[in-house]
Amino acid sequence: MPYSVRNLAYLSLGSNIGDRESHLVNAIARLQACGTIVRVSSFYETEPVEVTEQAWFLNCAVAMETEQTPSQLMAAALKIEREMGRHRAQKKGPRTIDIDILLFGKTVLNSPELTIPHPAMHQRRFVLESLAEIAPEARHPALQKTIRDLRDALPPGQGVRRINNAPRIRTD
Ligand code: PH2
Ligand code: MG
Ligand code: MG
Repeated sequence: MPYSVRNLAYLSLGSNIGDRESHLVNAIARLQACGTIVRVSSFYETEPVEVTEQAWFLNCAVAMETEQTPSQLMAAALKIEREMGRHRAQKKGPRTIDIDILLFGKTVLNSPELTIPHPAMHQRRFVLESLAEIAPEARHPALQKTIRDLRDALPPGQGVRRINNAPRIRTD
C-alpha cells in the first residue's frame, strides 16, 4: 500500500449571496470527497469585515481528516467554489461560497499560491468564534497560541451571532 499521511485540517466556509445556509450545507457535502468531516460548528451570522459594504455572511468552521496535501485540498476547494457558481468580481467581495484552509496539522507554509495558517485568521472574529466552538485547544503553529486565547484577545467589534436552528450535520 502506498505511504500516506492523514492530517487534521480546519476550514472556514462563508456565504453572503442567495440561500446562504444551503450553500454551506452543499459545500460541506462536496468536501466529503476530500476526506472525512469530523466536526462542523454551528452556523454564525457575521458582520462583513475588511470589505464592509456588503451583506452579512453566514459562516462556519469545519474539521476534516484528509490524506490530501494542502495544495490538493486548496485546488479541490477552489473547484467546489467554481462548481457552486462563484464569480470573483471583487476581492473579498460578495460570494455564493468561500472555502478557506485555516490550519493544516502543524503545517506552516508560505508559497505564492497558499499561506497556512490563513494569514488573517487570528484577526477575524467570525473565524475564531466558529473555530473555538469545535477546536478551542487547537494551536496556531506560528503564533503558538490556542484558538480560545486568540479569540479572547480580539478587540471589541465584528458582530457575530450564533444561529440556534441551523441544520445539524451528521459526522458519524
Ligand atoms: N470573508 C472575507 C472578507 N470578509 N467577513 C465575514 N463576516 N465573513 C467572511 O467570510 C468574510 C468577511 C474574505 O474572504
Ligand atoms: Mg476568505
Ligand atoms: Mg477564499
